[in-house]
Amino acid sequence: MPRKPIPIPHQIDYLSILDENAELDTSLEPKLSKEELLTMYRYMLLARRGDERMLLMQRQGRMGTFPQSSGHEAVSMGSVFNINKNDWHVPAYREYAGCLYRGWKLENFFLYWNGFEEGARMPEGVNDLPFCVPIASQLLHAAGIGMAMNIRKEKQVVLTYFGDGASSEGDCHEALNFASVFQAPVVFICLNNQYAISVPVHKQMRNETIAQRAIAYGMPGIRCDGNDVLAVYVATKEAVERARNGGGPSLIEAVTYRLTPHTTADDPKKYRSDAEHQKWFLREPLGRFRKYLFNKKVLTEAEDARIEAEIDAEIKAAMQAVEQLTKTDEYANPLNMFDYLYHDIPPSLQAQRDELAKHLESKNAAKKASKSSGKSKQAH
Ligand SMILES: Cc1ncc(C[n+]2csc(CCOP(=O)(O)OP(=O)(O)O)c2C)c(N)n1
Repeated sequence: MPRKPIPIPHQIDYLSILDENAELDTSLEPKLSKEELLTMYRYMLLARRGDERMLLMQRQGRMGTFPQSSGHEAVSMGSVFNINKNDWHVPAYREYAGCLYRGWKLENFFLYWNGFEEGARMPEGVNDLPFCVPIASQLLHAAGIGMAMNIRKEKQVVLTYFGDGASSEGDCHEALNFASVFQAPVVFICLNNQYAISVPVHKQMRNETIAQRAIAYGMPGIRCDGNDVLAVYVATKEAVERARNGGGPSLIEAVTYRLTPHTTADDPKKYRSDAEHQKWFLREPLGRFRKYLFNKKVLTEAEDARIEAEIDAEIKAAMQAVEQLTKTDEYANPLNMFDYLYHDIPPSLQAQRDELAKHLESKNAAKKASKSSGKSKQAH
């Protein structure tokens, strides 16, 4: 017969455990201790409050343009909680909660989004790559690390993240294909927040879900509620265990929503309705998880207030430390921007560096002159 059906899997699961009203499916609830639940909550809250504070600073001109993470805490925290210190964490740029849990300092965020490359330096012993702004390119790095783990016969697992927009990039396809062909221990987590800046997901793909692409790559895939930290935890736990035991990569699509603009330079009112925002605001992950912790008697009002106060002090201290640091000569010199990209600076950049150096010199000389003329006027 020249033509016959080829049976392929045609279904993927959707997982939700704690719904938007904090109603729980107890049959699916993961077994996490009080301490573990509070750790997850603390990092989600730290990410949220850090994000809010950075926005205030940006509006005051004390922070550069940055992408906010509010709304993405459950995807980041629920997934990262499944890996060990020596596993690998390869973020995009909204996984603040997971990065903080992995050992990044708040200083990393304040420096990085202020344009200081020191923010990308990982603290000692942290097996993470820094934020990756070129969309989807981090997925190739993750696939490569996973392939290296296989070659070295090491049992480390890689978690990597990308957006719905990134899923349309060639890099995403190449990474998923390579990871599958080489059975690399990589868990690909798509934070489907439904928009690539202003482009809604239905305008950049015809398929119903991103998770179903896993079928084509020959790997397990699942879609889950990305605002439900328990669902993300369970979906990732299965994928991490499979990867660690030689079962290769998986694709997880976590459906969520940005509670904020794309970056501080965006105005989402131009492309999202208030009604839509309101609907998703009610589904946001942090309040839902807090309610769950209260219902379980894991968290009390007093304990919550204590954590908030502790986080507030931590953020203030980090902000002050960075503001002091960036006033020092080592950080404040604009010539630094030329000094770290090339070992041997190309002539065109050298010319620009020389021009800027000259400009700074004359500016400094003018400043000194006006100061000393001010002083002599005062003396008269
Ligand atoms: C290779 C590349 N192309 C374009 C951009 C500009 N850009 C920055 S964010 C973004 C949208 C990304 O959308 P998505 O992957 O859904 O992630 P989200 O920002 O929503 O988390 C684009 C196109 C970029 N950073 N890198």
